[in-house]
Amino acid sequence: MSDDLDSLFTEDWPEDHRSGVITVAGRPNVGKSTLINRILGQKIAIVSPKPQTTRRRQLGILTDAHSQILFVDTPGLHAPQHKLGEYMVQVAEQAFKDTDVILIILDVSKPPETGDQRLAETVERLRGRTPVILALNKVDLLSDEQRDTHIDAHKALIPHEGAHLISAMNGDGVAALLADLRERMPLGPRYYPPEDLTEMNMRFVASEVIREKVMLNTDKEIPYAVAVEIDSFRENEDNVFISATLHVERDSQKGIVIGKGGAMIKKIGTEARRELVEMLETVVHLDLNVKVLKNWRKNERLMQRLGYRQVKEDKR
Ligand SMILES: Nc1nc2c(ncn2[C@@H]2O[C@H](COP(=O)(O)OP(=O)(O)OP(=O)(O)O)[C@@H](O)[C@H]2O)c(=O)[nH]1
Ligand SMILES: [Mg+2]
Repeated sequence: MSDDLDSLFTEDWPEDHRSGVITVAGRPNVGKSTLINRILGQKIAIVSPKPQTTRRRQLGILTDAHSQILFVDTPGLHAPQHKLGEYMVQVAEQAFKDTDVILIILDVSKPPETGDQRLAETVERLRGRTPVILALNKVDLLSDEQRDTHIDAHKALIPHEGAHLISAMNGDGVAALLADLRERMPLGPRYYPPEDLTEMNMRFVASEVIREKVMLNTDKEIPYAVAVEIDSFRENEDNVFISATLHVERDSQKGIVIGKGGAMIKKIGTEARRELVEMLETVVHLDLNVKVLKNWRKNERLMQRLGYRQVKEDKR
């Protein structure tokens, strides 16, 4: 093991070093972000029990002495209802290009639905000649009676080069999936320093942590109507000062996010701050404001202002 660790931090990598990109795609809420966090052993992507949590492409970098795998987390593929949804689906579809493997996550705890049929069509349309691996996730929720029928039905949906039963939640089957994926990576260099887990900056991470707490604490349309903008992010030796605005689409939503006597925004702030303290290992001062940015999800210009910009071609 120590051999491995030493070689991890040298500039050289072995001649048979492998590297490549794995696009992780699937319908909303199937566990894509949970799987990437588990594989990396650290939370880089926010997770919630509500669909459409991930809104952008996010990179997770897994490095060992012999390989570097770039996992691309994507928003769930769904039928979009507004411009934000269209943007999310576009981001996900774009990630099917220029990848070495497409890893499709399916929720095997449920029988396939029309959405899965549509997913199959999307994969067929976009995969080109790229190998497709299926990860049948949430196996921990599968009863013995459902087991074979659900597994067979999901496997029959999408032509694939390999399939794995996993639980991203408790880790079952993840090591075998990873070993399979690693073998499919072409020979190639290390693209990122071994200590990098992602390419996101701390401003973005902070905005996502705040958005996750909104998603976990609110219901109905609120989780989807909130965008978080970091107004300032200042660091000194032992403090970080973050000021952020939670943009909602309507006055009524503003009232809900603030809550009675400010109770809701206080709860969101406390939970976000607690997590940021752990991540940044420093004292965090967090100041949250709530503003109405009328119907921002339907307005491309406002979306761009909030960072939901047209995707560019993947860089490698
Ligand atoms: N029981 C169980 N729950 C899981 C598993 N994997 C993920 N979940 C739960 O499923 C929910 C959705 O997980 P996410 O990782 O946010 O799903 P996602 O595919 O990234 O969703 P979007 O970002 O909305 O597309 C969360 O509540 C997870 O805790 C699993 O293996 N077993
Ligand atoms: Mg996600």
